[in-house]
Amino acid sequence: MKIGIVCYPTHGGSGVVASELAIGLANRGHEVHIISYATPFRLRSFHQQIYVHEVNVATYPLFKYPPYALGLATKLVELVEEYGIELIHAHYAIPHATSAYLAKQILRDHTIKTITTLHGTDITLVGTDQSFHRVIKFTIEESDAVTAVSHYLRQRTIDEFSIQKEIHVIPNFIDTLRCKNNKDACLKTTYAPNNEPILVHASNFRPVKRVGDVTRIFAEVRKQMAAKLIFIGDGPERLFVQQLARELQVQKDVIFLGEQDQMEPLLHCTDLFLLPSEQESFGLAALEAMACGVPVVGTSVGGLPEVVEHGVSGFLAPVGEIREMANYAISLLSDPKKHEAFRVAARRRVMDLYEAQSIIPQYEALYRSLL
Ligand code: GMT
Repeated sequence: MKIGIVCYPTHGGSGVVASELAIGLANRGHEVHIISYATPFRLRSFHQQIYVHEVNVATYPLFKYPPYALGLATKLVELVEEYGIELIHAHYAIPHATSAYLAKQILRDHTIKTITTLHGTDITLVGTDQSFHRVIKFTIEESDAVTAVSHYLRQRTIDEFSIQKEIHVIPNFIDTLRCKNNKDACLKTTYAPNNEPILVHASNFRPVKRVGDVTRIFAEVRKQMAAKLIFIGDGPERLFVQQLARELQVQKDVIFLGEQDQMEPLLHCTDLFLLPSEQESFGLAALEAMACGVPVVGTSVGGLPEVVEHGVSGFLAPVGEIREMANYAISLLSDPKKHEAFRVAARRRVMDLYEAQSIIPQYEALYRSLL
C-alpha cells in the first residue's frame, strides 16, 4: 500500500510512534511517505521505501501565526496526486487530522482514506480547550477510522467529545530487538563510580510530566541509600529542576544528559525508571524502559496502569505521592532478588503485549479494511 503518515518531528512520543510505524510498514514492503515540518529524528538515517516531505509554510506580514494547517493540507493534496497515496494516517489530531480532512475534500476525484491516531494531549490537554473542541470533534467524526493508544484514551475521547464513531485501540509498541542490540553500549561506572543504583527519567520537561516530583522522589531515596539520577530530555522545566536539585542538596548525584535520539543504549546502565506524570495517555518512555528490563515507579494515571503492572513490573501511586513512590523505589533497589524479578517481568510484559511485530499488523489490517 502507499501510505502517507503525518506527525510531529520532535522527541515527543507521538513522533516516535509514527516514525517506528513507518519503519515497520516499509520493512513489510509498503511505500511510506512522511509529511512533517522537519525530518523526524528517528528517520534521519536512510530507510528503504520511506520518503520524507517537509511542509513549508509561506509567511506574510499580515499573518501573526503561519497557517501550518493550510500548508500541510496543500502538501497532502500534491503528494496524493503525485505518488498515488491511498491513505493518510494523521498522528496527533491537532492540526494533522483536520488538514487530512481538508485535503480529502479537495481531492474529491481520488478515493483516499484518512485515519486519525489520538495520542493523548491532543485530547486531554489541548483538544478540550474551547479554541479547538468543535473542530476536533468534527474531525474525529469525519475520519474514515480513528485509533487511540490506550483504552483509557479511547474512553476519555468518548466522554470529552461524545463520539459515536468506533474508536479502535491500537497501543504504542516497541522493537524489543533494539534493547538486545545495545547491551554493551554504556558503562555504568561512568555515571555511578561506586556502582550505585541509577534511577532515570526521560520526558519533554513539560509541567504535565512533574519533573520536580522526580527530583523530590530521588532526594527521598538518597536519604536512605547511595544512588544516582539521570535526566534524559529537555524542555521548559529543566532549569527549575536543576535549581531544585541544588536546594535538595542532591545536585552532585543528578546528571542531565539532554535530548537523546534513543534511550536504549543508556537504559542498560539503569535500575529504575521514574514517571510521576500528572497525565499520561500511555507512557511510551515507560514502555521503552521496561523493554530493556528496567522497572517503573510512577503515577496511576491515564494509560500507565495498562503499561505498568502494579506490584509486578513496577509500582504506581497517586499523583504527588512522593514518599510512597520513594518507598517503592527503595523497596526494589535494596532487594536484588525482588529487583531482578521485576526486571524479568517488565521485559516479559513488553514482549507479550507491546512488541512491534504484533502491533504493526493491527495497523495494516485497519488500513486494508478501509481500502
Ligand atoms: O504530551 C506529551 O508528552 C507529548 C505527547 C506526544 O505527542 O508525544 O505524548 C503523548 O503521546 C505519547 C505517544 O502516544 C504517549 O505515550 C504519551 O503518554 C502522551 N502524553 C500524554 O498523554 C501526556
